Amino acid sequence: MTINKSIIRQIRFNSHGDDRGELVALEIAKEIPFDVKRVYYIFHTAKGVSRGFHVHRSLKQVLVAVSGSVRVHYECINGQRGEVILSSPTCGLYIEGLVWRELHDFSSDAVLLVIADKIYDEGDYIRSYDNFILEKK
Ligand code: T46
Repeated sequence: MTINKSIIRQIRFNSHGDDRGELVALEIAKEIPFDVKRVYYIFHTAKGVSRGFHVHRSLKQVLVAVSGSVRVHYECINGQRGEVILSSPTCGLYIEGLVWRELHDFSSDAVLLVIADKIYDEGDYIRSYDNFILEKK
């Protein structure tokens, strides 16, 4: 199914800090704007390696660098491009639909947590930039 839209925005999470340290809680319909079906995390990314390079047709995700930092380059279906540095466990990046995403500059301690609204489905991916451009037309 093609929904032909792209949404990307940052989400700030409250941290329950005290003299023991910090705690962030993520709840459906509060911090996470969808029902969660899947959680995965990316870590031990080798120096100089980039990931992503695809679009999802309809997936909703929230990305959080729970450790370290990652640079996210994105391009929306309307041509809007930008970059977001994820470097705080209190900051999430919400991505929905047709957003070309590339993940660069993983720090050696980076752990990227991803919360998704659907189970894994390779059919939801567009892994060719050329096909993404065709999708725009
Ligand atoms: C995304 C970025 C941020 C699974 O078997 N189940 C899963 O849930 C996922 C996400 C991946 N896989 C398998 C498929 C591949 O054989 O794990 C392997 C690596 O996946 P991929 O090359 O898609 O990894 P990334 O880092 O390029 O992209 C991933 C997500 O796939 C994608 O949805 O937005 O992280």
